[in-house]
Amino acid sequence: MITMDDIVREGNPILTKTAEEVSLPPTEEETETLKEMLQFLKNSQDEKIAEQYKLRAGVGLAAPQIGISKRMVAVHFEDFDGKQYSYGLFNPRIVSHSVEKAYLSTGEGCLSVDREVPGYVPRYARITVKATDLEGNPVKLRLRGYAAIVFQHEIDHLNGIMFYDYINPANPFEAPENSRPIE
Ligand code: K1U
Ligand code: NI
Repeated sequence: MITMDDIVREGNPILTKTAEEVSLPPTEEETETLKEMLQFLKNSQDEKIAEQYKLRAGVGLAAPQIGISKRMVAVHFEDFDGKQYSYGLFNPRIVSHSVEKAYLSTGEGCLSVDREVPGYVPRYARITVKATDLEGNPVKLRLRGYAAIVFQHEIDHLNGIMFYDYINPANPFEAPENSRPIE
């Protein structure tokens, strides 16, 4: 079972590296790891389990965050319209995106960052992601709003990018150009 002891924290160079593509079909070990990542998110959102194992709640997790430099991400959350997203994905990639940007009005957090980093994180408002799911099926997801933000945060981890890399240091709460807030 993945716990917070397995989560790599900022300062570890794996978080700034580009992760390796998973050669498909994935190995049994890769599939098991990705299932474990998804289970961690479910556990972290279960009040009792989270308290028992001292898990910080998360909506997404990328393999580099558990010390594995491979292109695998898990997400588990409901968007603001109540739509459920629960996926383990191999080799996710953004195949198209809007010109318009969006940002969470509350800013972002990260399981690998044990501090508050205030500021708006500009992201694409809409993205299309292609990937391979845990069953080996190709998936194509059209995402907007909160869901688009979460997927971009996770795919950035595969490219060695942290959410705070995007925050304007001169004015962290200046609304990014051509953007809308998500609240
Ligand atoms: O990748 C990670 O470090 C997980 C991170 C993902 C994320 C945070 C903020 C915006 C987009 C993506 C988190 O899950 S931080 C926790 C969090 O955002 C949350 C947890 C429980 C309920 C609601 C949100
Ligand atoms: Ni993160």
